[in-house]
Amino acid sequence: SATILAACMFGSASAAELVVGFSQIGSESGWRAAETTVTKEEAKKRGVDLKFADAQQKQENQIKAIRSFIAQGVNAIFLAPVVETGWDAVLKEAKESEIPVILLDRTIKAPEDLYLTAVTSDQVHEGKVAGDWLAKTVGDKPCNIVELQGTTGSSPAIARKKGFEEAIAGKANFKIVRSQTGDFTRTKGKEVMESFLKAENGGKDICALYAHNDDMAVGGIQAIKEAGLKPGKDILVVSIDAVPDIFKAMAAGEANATVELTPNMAGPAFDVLDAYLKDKKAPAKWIQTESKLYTPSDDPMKVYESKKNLGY
Ligand code: GZL
Repeated sequence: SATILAACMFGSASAAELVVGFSQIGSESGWRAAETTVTKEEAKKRGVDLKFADAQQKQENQIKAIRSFIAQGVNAIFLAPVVETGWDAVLKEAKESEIPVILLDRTIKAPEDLYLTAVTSDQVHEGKVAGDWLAKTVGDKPCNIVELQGTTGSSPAIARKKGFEEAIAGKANFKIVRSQTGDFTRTKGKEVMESFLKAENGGKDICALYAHNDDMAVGGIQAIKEAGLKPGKDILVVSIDAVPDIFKAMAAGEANATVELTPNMAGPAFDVLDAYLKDKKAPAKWIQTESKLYTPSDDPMKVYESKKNLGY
């Protein structure tokens, strides 16, 4: 009919609907899965047509996805960048197509005019909170630490290492004796922790495990138990993300502290995008989300119950 023809010609309803391409890193951790769930929910709530692409933690897949979003002529691109570098060329293409890019949960090393803003937590602070907790808990006893780093070259891995080292700087009794990437996954975290245990007298010389995310900590806890030691007691366990399973481990006395990272980076990102599309005023370069320390005194099973249905 004439109405439908007019709608098709002038795209009446769809004109109001924003189309946003989201290049997601993958599903390497519970936190990442929750971020995907929350982002899709936020888009639905706002009537945004979200084009979703999972890169299986490969940068080349993210670059391909961004090029595809540009070809589709999306209104904006959300990018959770797996690593800090290698984005200039593809972000220049987005800029040439006048498609604003917003970074979610990780940052990049690139000219700031190549992205509108970054919505992330303060990852140096997260590492510092973890290190301060350990320093306070251990006091001046000798403490050999093993560290499971996040994905090599990613902003959280670089920042969380820096923050933790700041916290123990100048304290001669603390020493990071082993440090290696577990790529933010449980499997790799367990594998690397097994090698740490073997290398450190079966784990008897290890005082604490610092993992850049809870998933690697959960893998490490498994390895510590299989080595016949008590995680949370023989080896203290501190990590970041505050996913449900770390609270289960805490309730079982197998984990000691985690630093909360909200999976909702998309809410603030959509708000910034709306404002920008209305008045074309550039927002702040960094929208910072909050972090919070949790320990077993925070009723871990209650926290677990409150988080377990949030898409982790
Ligand atoms: C941090 C985020 C990290 C999470 C991990 O903002 O990029 O990536 O801490 C995830 O669980 O893999």
